[in-house]
Amino acid sequence: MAKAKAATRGRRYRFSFGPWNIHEGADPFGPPVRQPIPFARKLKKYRELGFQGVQFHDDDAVPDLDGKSPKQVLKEAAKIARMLANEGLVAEFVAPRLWEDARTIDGGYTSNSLSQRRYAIERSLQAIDIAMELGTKNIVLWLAREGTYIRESKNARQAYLWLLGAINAMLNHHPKVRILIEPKPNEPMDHAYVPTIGHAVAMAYASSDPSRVGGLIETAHAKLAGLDPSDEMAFALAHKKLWSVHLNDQNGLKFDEDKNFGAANLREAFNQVRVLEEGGFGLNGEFVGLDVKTMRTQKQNNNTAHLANSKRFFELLLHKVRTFDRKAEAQCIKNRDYEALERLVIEHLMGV
Ligand code: 3MF
Ligand code: MG
Repeated sequence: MAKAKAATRGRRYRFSFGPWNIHEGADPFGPPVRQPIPFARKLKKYRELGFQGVQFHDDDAVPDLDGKSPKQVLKEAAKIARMLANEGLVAEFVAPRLWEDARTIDGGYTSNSLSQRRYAIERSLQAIDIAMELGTKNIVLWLAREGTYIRESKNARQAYLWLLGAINAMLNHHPKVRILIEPKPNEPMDHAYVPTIGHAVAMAYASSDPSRVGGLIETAHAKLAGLDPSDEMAFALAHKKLWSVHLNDQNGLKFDEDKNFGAANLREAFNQVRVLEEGGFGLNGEFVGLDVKTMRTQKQNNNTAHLANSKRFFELLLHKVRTFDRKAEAQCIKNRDYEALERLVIEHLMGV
């Protein structure tokens, strides 16, 4: 018992999520099934649920920002910054939303239209100004429509160069800004550019300031690429490029499900926590971010259980990581007896 206690005494993690994770339940086949919760009420939920970090899209902070003057945008962002401070919360990142406007129908940074590429960059620079006002240096790029529905519609080599140009323009806009690329291989596109963290890290090294470009790995996105999320995280950690995560789960190759962390594959989730813990994730202030969606079937008054549950599953798996019998593990590895190691892992996870 004393041993187990000692093993759980480790560093503490900070958790974050985005307001879109409290979701009204609409999907491509049906309308919303719950009333929207006003942003101020969502904010109240964070502390209650044990979260400290808020993830933003630029227009989560400043709705309809395209129609507003730069001065107005900053004024509204400053108001949100005060709301965060009052709730004892911090902004983790801001992500320019480049997938809803008519000017980004065929992509933003990689659109075939010059004026649309310019719009995408301008909007991203504005997202940086909002981030600074909210007190974070982190810009997340989920490259939603940077890709193609049919291969022949874009020059992919050129598109990668445009993308690099956009990243450099952002780095140039503010000396402190950091870009976190959130790779995803598909959806909404048939194929997206920068589908994996390997691509993202290559973009970082090719940029004008590699020390300010890194990545955010989402479990489901790695799985949609047919890859193991914990190995993807390990790759980024080895390059000191894992600056955030979107933990969730995904049941095979289908639409992006954003299931509860660990709900589809407990062992994969265990290994993600193991890699994060062993790789020192969080020691430089990184948040454990969740990108989990409320189930469509949830009732109005119980629409945050998925957040509490996913956080709890992370913490329970952390306990499993910290109480794993390391001596026995080392012995199995020394003997190259991976059958014994597998039994050790499975029995540990099953509480045998
Ligand atoms: C899509 C996502 C996005 C991003 C978000 C912040 C809506 O699959 O994961 O969530 O995480 O836009 O980058
Ligand atoms: Mg995500």
